[in-house]
Amino acid sequence: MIVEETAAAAGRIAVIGGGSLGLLLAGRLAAAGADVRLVVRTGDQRDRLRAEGLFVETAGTILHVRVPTFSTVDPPDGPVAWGVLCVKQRHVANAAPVCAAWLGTSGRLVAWLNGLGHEEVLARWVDDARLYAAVTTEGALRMDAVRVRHTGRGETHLGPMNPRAGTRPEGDAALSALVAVLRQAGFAAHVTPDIRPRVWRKLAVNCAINPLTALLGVPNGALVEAMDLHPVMRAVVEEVAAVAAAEGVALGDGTVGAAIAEDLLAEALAVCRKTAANFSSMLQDLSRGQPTEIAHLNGAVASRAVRRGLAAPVNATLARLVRAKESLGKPEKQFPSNPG
Ligand code: KPL
Repeated sequence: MIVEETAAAAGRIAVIGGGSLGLLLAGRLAAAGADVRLVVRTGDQRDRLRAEGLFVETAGTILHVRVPTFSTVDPPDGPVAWGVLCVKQRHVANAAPVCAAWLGTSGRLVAWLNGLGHEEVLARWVDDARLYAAVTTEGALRMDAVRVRHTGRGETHLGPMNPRAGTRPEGDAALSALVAVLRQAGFAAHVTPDIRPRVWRKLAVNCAINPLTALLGVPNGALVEAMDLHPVMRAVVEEVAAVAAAEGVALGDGTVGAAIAEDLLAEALAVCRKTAANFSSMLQDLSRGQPTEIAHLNGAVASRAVRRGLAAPVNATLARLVRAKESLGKPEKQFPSNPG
């Protein structure tokens, strides 16, 4: 299909979220000819994007694009075919009605979020058949309100949030059209029949990396060097796999226990190696004095374990430690100069 036809088949896309991933997707999709709207939380960011445009830096090349930009309180300029939700978990409750307003009665929504918890909130606003999830390993860093750097190329998988028996996403023309325009924008995007194992595997990796890097104040690569942490990481992912299995999601070949834990630990360590110099999102949140996503990562695993009659003590402990760190504040607040 030629470029214009691919973009037209996908229809209008509203990217909701002005963080790193939202800016990256909006910028590259718009540059690829898609009909994009960008919806950001603050009027300040909207005004800067309107005045200056959006800059996307990939491997030293800078794309400068103009994307019609709105704030979450602005009325939508007509319904869209797709909403692409890229916000932090703590903003989901406020973003959900905004998504519903942009989607109208027939638009579909794909959530590109880390962790668990948003599914229930979104399901109150958008019916199940129109809800999709994406799992991505693309790397992006927001430089400021109008600039984003594409820090690493990855793979993106998209599928229905709650796949139903008997339906095949390969036959979902709207999803295929979105995947085609994402590919046209340079993303390695794929339709997947069951996104849930990927969601839980990403969760396991985040649960193993994020709290440890946040508590220790180290970049991701440090976890590879510190062998003492590997049994802790293995215990974290083993608990995540057990809760996933209890929720009907097999993360490996159906086995729970040592084999799947080794496999997930290897994946987490591979992510640490690939992103060795990066600071995890949780460490970045803590260092900015912002709430972390811990309740949607290790905290969610611990509470779902309880609901299923399981124990997830390592995840529960890490969640408590991160919450304590959040409430104690930034390190400089904890270590003023010694008296005397
Ligand atoms: O997704 C991440 C995050 O920081 O939230 C990881 C995988 C840890 C990469 O930094």
